[in-house]
Order: sequence, then structure tokens, then C-alpha cells
Amino acid sequence: MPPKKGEAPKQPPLIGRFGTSLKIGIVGLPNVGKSTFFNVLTKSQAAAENFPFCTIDPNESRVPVPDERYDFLCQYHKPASKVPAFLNVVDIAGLVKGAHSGQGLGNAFLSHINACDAIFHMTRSFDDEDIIHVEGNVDPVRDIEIIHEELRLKDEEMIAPIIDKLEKVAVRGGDKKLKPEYDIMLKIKNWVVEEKKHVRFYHDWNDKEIDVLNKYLFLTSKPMIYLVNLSEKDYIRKKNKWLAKIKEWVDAHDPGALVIPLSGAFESKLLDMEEEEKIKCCEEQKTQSVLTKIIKAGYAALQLEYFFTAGPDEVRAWTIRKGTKAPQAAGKIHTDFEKGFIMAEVMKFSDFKEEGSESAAKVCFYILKKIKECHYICLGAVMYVNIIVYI
Ligand SMILES: Nc1nc2c(ncn2[C@@H]2O[C@H](COP(=O)(O)OP(=O)(O)OP(=O)(O)O)[C@@H](O)[C@H]2O)c(=O)[nH]1
Ligand SMILES: [Mg+2]
Repeated sequence: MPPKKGEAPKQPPLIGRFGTSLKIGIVGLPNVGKSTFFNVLTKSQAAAENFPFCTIDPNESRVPVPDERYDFLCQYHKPASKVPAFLNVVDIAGLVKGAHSGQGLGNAFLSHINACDAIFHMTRSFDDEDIIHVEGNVDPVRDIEIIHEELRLKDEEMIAPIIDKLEKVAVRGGDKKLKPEYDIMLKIKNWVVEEKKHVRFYHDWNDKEIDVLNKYLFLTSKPMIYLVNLSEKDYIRKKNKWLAKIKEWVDAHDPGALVIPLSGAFESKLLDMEEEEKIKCCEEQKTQSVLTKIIKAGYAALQLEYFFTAGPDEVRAWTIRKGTKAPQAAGKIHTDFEKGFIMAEVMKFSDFKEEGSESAAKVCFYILKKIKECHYICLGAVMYVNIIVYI
């Protein structure tokens, strides 16, 4: 049935864990620069040495999400407390061929990746004879396929007992309630086991199928961003013989997924510089750090977004799941705000910034006098929303 006039079209449900404490894991072959990247991203000191399986237990940290609107609100209100949005990042041990059946660090990786909600897939595209490559030579397309196959085989292993169990109950046991789930699992099995594809490569799972996928949270359903680790020289000149091949592979197999080139070595160097020196270095080399882009892409891959409350006491980002409506977003602050929600007044952030800071403040003061409480909220990319509630 078409939606009624004035009604927003129904959004398809999201694949993935419910909630907002989500995290993104860094996954890849051993010794490709995952921990080095984790350290520059989160300004941590995880061990990053030239031997495979340097990382065993996962390292976890969080990094503030850079946002021009947040900086502006902080500058405008000069609040006593500032809370930005954070991206939770996990540095995971390297995977090798056969990991699903216990090779390398084996099955421990499963639970570590399983605990994450999206994946930064790190591949090595830099040549350096001194840095050991577990496969003997640099070939990132081959490496991507190795990691993909390990994740897929792990899902394959997981699917078999689910189908057996459902078959026992829904087919032989005659429990009609579970028959639809059984049929959906057969479709998933066909895609992952027979077609040998990742769950997320298929973009048309329907609502009921997504319910089943969300019950089992397969490794191959997690959104993936491909990070291509280049040498400093290749990153600066924006050229590397593998880049086009990787992009071609991703477009053919994982359409829509992002491929982001970076240089762990160059980012490490920038991290050690003072701000002025950093700016000068980037200007001279006609380049810039790609960390902001990666952090924002990682946050978006988790299907999260955030809005702000702002005032002299506090400027704060509140994390919500993509697609959350204004009353539920207000409910993140306090359940009473959802119950007492009346409306959301919306203003473009650019308008607020350019001409509206004073008049926006005036509108809010006016409302403050008329009702007991109001909250100013910047929602999505451009919106400035004024949530009005009775409490
Ligand atoms: N030349 C070069 N070396 C790098 C780069 N990134 C990391 N390395 C080196 O590669 C080695 C491995 O780096 P790590 O960051 O520990 O790699 P990893 O992927 O975490 O490795 P595991 O934890 O063993 O899976 C270290 O000696 C790093 O100094 C890079 O961009 N260029
Ligand atoms: Mg490591």
C-alpha cells in the first residue's frame, strides 16, 4: 500500500545489533599495520612490532568524532562541560588462511569480530622488504580474498547447526511457527554457502529476512570499509599500482562499500608534530591527514548519528540509531522528554551559523518563558532542531 499523503515512506529495518554502544573492529592479515593505525587513530600505545601476531588480545579505545557544528556550539556557548560523539574502535589480532579452522590464532578471532558491529578491513599496499608479509609478497587483492573467505567460512560453520535445529523443529517436528525462519535460513544458506557470497553483498533482504539476520548477526553481514595502507610517498602522490585493482574488486563484489587510501607511516609522523609544523608539512606536500574522513565513515558504517544539546552548562552529542524519530531522540536525554514531546522546530545549521545565532537564541528564550523546558538540538547534517516538551 502506498504511504498516505504527508506520511514519510517507511524505512527498511537496519541489519545489525540494536543499541548505540556499537564498535568498529580493525581486521586484516597479520603485520599489515592495524595496530599502528589504531595507535594514530586513538592516540594509544598498543604494541605494533614487526612480527606477525604481535596483537593477541584486542585493544579497545574511543576517538572523538570531529564535527564543525560541535566546535561552533562550544565556541558559541563556552560551556562548562563538553561531550562530543565518540567512535569506539577495536584493534583485533591478525587473521591468516585457515583461521576459521584454528590456524594462526584460530577461533579466538571469531568472538572478537563478532563483538564488533562494523569492520575496517586493513590491507597492505606498501612495499618494504624489512616488514614480514605472511603470504611472502604484497598482493592486497589476494589478501582481501583470504580475509573474506575466512569470514564466510565461519558463517558457513555457524549456519549448518542453525538449519539442522530448525529442520528438527519446523519440518520434522511440525512446528509451523518456525517454518518461515527455516525458509529464510535456507535462502541465507544458499547465498553464503552455495553462492559463496557475503550476506551484505545482497542489498534486497526484506523485513522478515532482516529480523532473522539480526537474530544471528553473521560476520559477513557487518558493514565493511576497506582501508588501503600505502607508503608515505604513494599516499602523497596519490598513486599506487594496487589502488585501481582494489577498487575494481570492491565494486564488483561489495558494491557501495568505501575504499579509503591512507598511510599509517605518514599519519604516525603527523601525530608527532606540533600543530603548526603539521599544517606546514601538509601544505608543502600538498596533502592532508585522512583520519577525519575515516572516523566519520566508521561512525556512519555503524548506522549511528547524533544530535546536540547546547547551552552554557553543557554542549553534548547524543548518539542515536540512524532513522530514529525526534520523540525517541528526545527520549535519549530523558524518558519524560519522549512522553511529553510536542514538536520539533527545525532550522538549518548553516542559517543558524550565518545569521541566526542571536535570533535563534531569542526564539529559544521566548519558548523558555512560555513553557517549562526546552532543548536545542542539531539533528543530522544540517538541521537545528528545537525540541519542546512539557516536564
Ligand atoms: N613501511 C611501513 N611499515 C609499517 C606501516 N604500518 C606499519 N608498519 C610496520 O609494520 C609492522 C607491523 O605493524 P603493526 O601495526 O603491528 O601490524 P598489525 O597489523 O597490527 O600486526 P598483528 O598485530 O601482528 O596482526 C611494524 O613494524 C610497523 O612499524 C606503514 O605504513 N609503512
Ligand atoms: Mg596488531
